Amino acid sequence: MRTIDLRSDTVTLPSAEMRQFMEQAALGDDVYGEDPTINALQARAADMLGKEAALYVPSGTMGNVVAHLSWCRAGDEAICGQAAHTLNAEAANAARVAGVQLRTVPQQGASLDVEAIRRSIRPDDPHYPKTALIWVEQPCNGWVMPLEELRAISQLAREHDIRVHMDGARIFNAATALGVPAAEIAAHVDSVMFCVSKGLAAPVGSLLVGPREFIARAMRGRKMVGGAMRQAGVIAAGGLYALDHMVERLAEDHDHARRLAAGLRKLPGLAVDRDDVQTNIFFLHLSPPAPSAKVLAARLRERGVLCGAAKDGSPIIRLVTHYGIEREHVDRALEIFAEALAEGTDGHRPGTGSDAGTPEVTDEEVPSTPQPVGAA
Ligand code: TLP
Repeated sequence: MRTIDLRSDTVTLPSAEMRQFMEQAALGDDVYGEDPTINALQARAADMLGKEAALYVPSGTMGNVVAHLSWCRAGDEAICGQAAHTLNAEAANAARVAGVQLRTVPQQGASLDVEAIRRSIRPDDPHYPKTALIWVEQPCNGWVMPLEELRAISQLAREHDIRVHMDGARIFNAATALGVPAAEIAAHVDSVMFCVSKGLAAPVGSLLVGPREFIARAMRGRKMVGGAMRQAGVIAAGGLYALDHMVERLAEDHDHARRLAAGLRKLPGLAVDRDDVQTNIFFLHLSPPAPSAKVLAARLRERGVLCGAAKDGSPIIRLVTHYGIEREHVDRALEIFAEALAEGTDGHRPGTGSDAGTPEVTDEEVPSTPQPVGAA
């Protein structure tokens, strides 16, 4: 059997049908607004999320930094959760590129402390930066924020005339978990970034959606950071295909994640960080007789299973199911975990590593992902 890659849903490959659709895409120069495939993708994205307009960008990271640039002026502050990807895994681009100061609030799973957000909104005072933005991530590390919480944040933001941006890299996973259309989630925020290059299995790209004037500003921001492309319809076609054909199947990934978690829970030294696996991502906490995360990841790799081990030595492993991982792969991965654990501990002390509870979770091959705070 081929490698079972559970590091991320970013590793998904386009299907033969998606590739064929990409090959046939009508193309033009998108800087002139003349790429029909990109125009179609943007229109479809805006429509699916119930927003006025959309902009195709090469990556989620670029979509997020362009959102900072479009909503904030240099020196403004954006409030986000302490596990936010924008804070932990985007090379400080909010600060460095957009000049935005991030102010964090406590976070449990995807849920932000709304009272802490209220207290963090700056009064109008020449000493203070201006609070320009509230930043939510949905889902965050596989956790889904309930819609009532999103509604409360949205209301708070409106009371203070502050905009809300959602890092919805996997918003369709959240929509699947909540059983609502993505537009129902997006209705609570001003703008959303979502990726077609993750569980939706397109090879490249993300969309920024929001009001028309925001997207007009975002076009300038995208140009500034070098993300305006030419005949990029050839890649955008993958995204267009994905929105039409890959959204409904996300439920399978969630089923597979639940099956994987249920099997792993039974193995010695492994605990799943949540009772209820809602989407395609969860974390394992290791304790003796399991070895360290690094050693376990290495043993799994030797046997053809890839996973994300905490970089800072925390006893934590991230697992992600996605297109290309079938039930048989889940079952085989469970067998391989059992074999790797049977080799015993490597003498590590439990609980070593981060004392803040927010380690980056990765092995050498996986880009970092912060661990949710407050996970059991
Ligand atoms: N996340 C990647 C890594 O960077 C950790 C992953 O494997 O999960 N927002 C969220 C919530 C993300 O998870 C990611 C990517 C991004 C933004 C950035 O997207 P890209 O990788 O397209 O720049």
